[in-house]
Amino acid sequence: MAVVDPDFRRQRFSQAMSAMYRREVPRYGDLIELVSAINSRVLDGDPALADSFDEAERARLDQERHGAIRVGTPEELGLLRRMFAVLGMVPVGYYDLAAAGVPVHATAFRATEPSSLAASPFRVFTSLLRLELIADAALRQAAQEILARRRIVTPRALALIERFEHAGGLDAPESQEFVREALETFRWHATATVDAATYDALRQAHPLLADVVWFGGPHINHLTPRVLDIDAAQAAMLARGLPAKEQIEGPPPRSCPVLLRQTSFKALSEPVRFGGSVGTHTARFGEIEQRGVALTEAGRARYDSWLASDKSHIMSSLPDNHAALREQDLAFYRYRRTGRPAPRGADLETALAHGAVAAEPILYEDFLPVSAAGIFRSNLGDSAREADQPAPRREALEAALGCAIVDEVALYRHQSQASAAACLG
Ligand code: OOG
Ligand code: NI
Repeated sequence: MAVVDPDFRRQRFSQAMSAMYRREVPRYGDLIELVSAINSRVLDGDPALADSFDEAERARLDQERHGAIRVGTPEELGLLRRMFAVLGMVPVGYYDLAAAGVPVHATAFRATEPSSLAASPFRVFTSLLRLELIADAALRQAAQEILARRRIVTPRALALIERFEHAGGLDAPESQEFVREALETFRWHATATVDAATYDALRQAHPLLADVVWFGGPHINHLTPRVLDIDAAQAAMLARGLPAKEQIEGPPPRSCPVLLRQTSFKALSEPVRFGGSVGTHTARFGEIEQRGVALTEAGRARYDSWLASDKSHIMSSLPDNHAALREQDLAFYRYRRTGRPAPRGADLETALAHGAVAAEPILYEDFLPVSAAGIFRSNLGDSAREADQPAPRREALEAALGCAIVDEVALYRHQSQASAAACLG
């Protein structure tokens, strides 16, 4: 059997998902157009930035996106972990959103190798409802029963997952079929699996509960292209009549972007059938993101303390230039040889000083829990309530996944160190 590279399946899946979402949510198509116009304009007007993108990075920019889904049970999450493995994606990072008042915890499924990320950076932010945080025992029980009845993966997709696990791969026709079948899991369902009274009770308890429980499956709730100037994009969204959320999440604007800045247009109200009646539900939206350099633990601690402050002062603890961020070990860089000679036996800093080695920022591929909670809240509407502050439960999420969650910072560090070793070796 000629097995197909999982990167190729992921690329196809990401394209299929984007096409489906564009058909289902036409305003997402508007957002894609707006973003691609801004990206071209930024690259045309900033030759230094354009030069810093190699061909692979430039190609990746137009494909770059993430999506998000929410699941109801540990079994569903375990099944999705197996589905995403077929697409070359593993769970990276633990995000505790309960601390910010949203009763879920989450991980992101993504590729980890730089070459795989270049082939397709598609990531899926995946939240698991923490039913134990729902106070009403009867409602919790009802939700559990409804969730236990649904099947979120088609029988054919499941058969192909099993084949992948046993045979160690899928061939081209199987891969094509898998992408088509996997898409079914994330499709919108316009008919509720519960009656209007149950829906209302769920919504009353928490709007998130209604969103996760009443559907036949974990519909994709947004897709997010990467934009090079999010402030311009936010203004362009408003000018185009897209109901943008009030503020951009994440770090303030800087000439040297770090981590992740995000904004979205608010979820649209859509008609839903409940048995005989028709109601509405708001779930689906569009988001944009601007990504910057990944931070080390020390850099991240400075960002987090700025976030916890009143934020009125600028983020002065993180220098706004790459040289300082690198020298102070606040951000991660990848090293490459320039072709210029270095003195014999030179260490990394000497090679850099002689221009024999160049340092390039490593892009942050992950998410930010406080920002994610802000995105959640702006799309759940005003009725989203603050919960108390339960402890994070990483082991519970790992048990549901059936594997350990990859530590994102360790990935960046490894990539940086490996590139440095290759330059000096
Ligand atoms: C997920 C929100 C989090 C992000 O980009 O931080 C997210 C959701 O609303 O389900 O996608
Ligand atoms: Ni998102």
